[in-house]
Amino acid sequence: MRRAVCPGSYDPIHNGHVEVIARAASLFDEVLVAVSTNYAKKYRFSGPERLAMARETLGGLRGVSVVPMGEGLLADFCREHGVNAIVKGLRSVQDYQYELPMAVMNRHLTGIETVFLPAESRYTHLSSTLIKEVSSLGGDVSELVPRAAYRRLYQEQGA
Ligand code: COD
Repeated sequence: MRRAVCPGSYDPIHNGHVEVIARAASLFDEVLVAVSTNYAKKYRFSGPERLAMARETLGGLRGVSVVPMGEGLLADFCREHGVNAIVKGLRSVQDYQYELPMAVMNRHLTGIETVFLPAESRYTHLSSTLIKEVSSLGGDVSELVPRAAYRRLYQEQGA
């Protein structure tokens, strides 16, 4: 059984995430979508909200489960959950520069490889940060986020 993890904040989950997770699910027997919480970080959505959005969105994908990762090391999560590979999406050279040291560190800690999947071209501009900014200023991100995220992003604006 080959088990991969797609870790992230998912604050909120968007279509770029969903696309990479779906491709990971076609490459591995099982995919754990691990929703992290870093107490030093300021999130727009609580841990339970981020989990709920991811679960509502990914519920139909075969072999995919959404689990909390807490605030510990990804390396420990991988060991505890029998993970064979870490899957990350890459949008740009900047993503690569950010991700490469973490991939090397995670391999150093556990021997587990990180697999990079190139982001789908129509989603290379997508980040949770940009989604939150555009939606909070009244811009339309309906084609860029799943329904579960859209509803919560616009809740206070009456959507
Ligand atoms: N298209 C494709 N993929 C995308 C896109 C897009 N448009 N946007 C994001 N992604 C991918 C990226 O691979 C990203 O890694 C992943 O989706 C999740 O994205 P975010 O923004 O929700 O998640 P981050 O970057 O906040 O998550 C960071 C982690 C939680 C993975 C990281 O901080 C971590 O591993 N934390 C645990 C603590 C730890 O182990 N630290 C030491 C690391 S060596």
